[in-house]
Amino acid sequence: MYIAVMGSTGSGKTTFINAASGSSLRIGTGLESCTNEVQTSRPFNLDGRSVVLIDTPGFDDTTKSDTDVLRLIATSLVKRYEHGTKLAGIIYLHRISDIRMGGTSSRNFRMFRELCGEKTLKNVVVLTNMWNEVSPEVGAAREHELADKDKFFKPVIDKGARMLRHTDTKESAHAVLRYLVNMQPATLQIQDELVNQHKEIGQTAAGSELSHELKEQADKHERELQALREEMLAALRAKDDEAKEELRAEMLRKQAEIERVQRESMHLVESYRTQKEKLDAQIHEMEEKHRKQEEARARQATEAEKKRREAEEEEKRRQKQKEEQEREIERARLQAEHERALRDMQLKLEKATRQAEEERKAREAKETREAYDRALEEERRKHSLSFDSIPYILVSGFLGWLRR
Ligand SMILES: Nc1nc2c(ncn2[C@@H]2O[C@H](COP(=O)(O)OP(=O)(O)OP(=O)(O)O)[C@@H](O)[C@H]2O)c(=O)[nH]1
Ligand SMILES: [Mg+2]
Repeated sequence: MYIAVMGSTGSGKTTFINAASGSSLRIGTGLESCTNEVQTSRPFNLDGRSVVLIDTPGFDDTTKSDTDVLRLIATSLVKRYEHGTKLAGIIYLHRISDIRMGGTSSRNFRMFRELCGEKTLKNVVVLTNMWNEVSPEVGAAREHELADKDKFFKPVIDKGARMLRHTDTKESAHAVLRYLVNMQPATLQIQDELVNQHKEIGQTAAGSELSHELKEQADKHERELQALREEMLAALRAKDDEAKEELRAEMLRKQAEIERVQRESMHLVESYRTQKEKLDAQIHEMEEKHRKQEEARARQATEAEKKRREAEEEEKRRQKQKEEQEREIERARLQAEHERALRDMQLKLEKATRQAEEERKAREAKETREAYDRALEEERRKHSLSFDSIPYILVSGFLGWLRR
């Protein structure tokens, strides 16, 4: 959202912009004009909206001619308009401390009106500042007069402009801007004339006003030159050499002044075209720069995305490797467990085999013993009362002893 700040040189435009935006644009300290180019504040936030303030040089600039100032403001406004930027509002600053609204202030305001046109006056705030330089009563009386007289701000107030006060604080600046940001964006007369109606700058209302001013100046100088010529004739007739010299010098000065005014009139059209071409080139350069920056950003983003994907792949690979290792460890653990179980079983089997062997042996020994016992019993029965049985008894007794 763009808002332009206009007004006479030294009226406090840059100070207002810095207070509102927190920018540090250069502020005037002496009698010389300070801002002699159109400049913008840094974007700042106002109730969730991004606002940019446009600072402009005044028409009574001490370092630039009025044609230069008109050309600068016009080209800047036109360029913005061509790029689709409309203004939410225009602030016209006026020092309440000014004792009167003199020739330059009036001319400045006339040019301002011609730049804006009638239809955009609802988007205009006439902002008085420097209230701390006057007593409240004097300030209020001046404010009343400014708002009430046709030769001052009454005509624009009648057509929708608002008159507000600025007390040199950020809060006061924001209160003014809050009033404007809710407005339907406006197309200024100069933007409409130059862009939509394809007029030359000299044919615009502001250009005509300036040409008219310059013509008046030229006519005034011409009248003064004519008077000097008549005086010169009188001096020639009177053979007054001293007066003749003085008048010649004065006539040369006037002639130079007339030529300057004529040059300025011509310069308006010419310089607007050059300035527009210069601005076109600047904008083209800026767009090219932005495009390249954008491309570089996109390249960086692709590069970053590629790296991110690679890192992601690497992470997946590492994760897979880790899982594989864990599975390997688990497999080894199971294998070891299995082998241990096998070993245990083997041991148990060996033990059982040994035990069975021992049992088998014991059983066999027992059976052998029982077989002997039975054989002995048999023998005993056969030879129970026979004398022949004696050796057998001895043998069996011996076997019995051996078994024990
Ligand atoms: N007392 C007072 N002084 C102010 C105020 N605003 C600006 N000034 C003073 O007025 C002088 C001019 O202020 P700038 O902000 O440079 O005025 P400008 O309109 O940008 O001037 P140009 O760039 O030359 O057209 C500076 O010395 C400021 O400190 C204000 O609200 N109150
Ligand atoms: Mg300034």
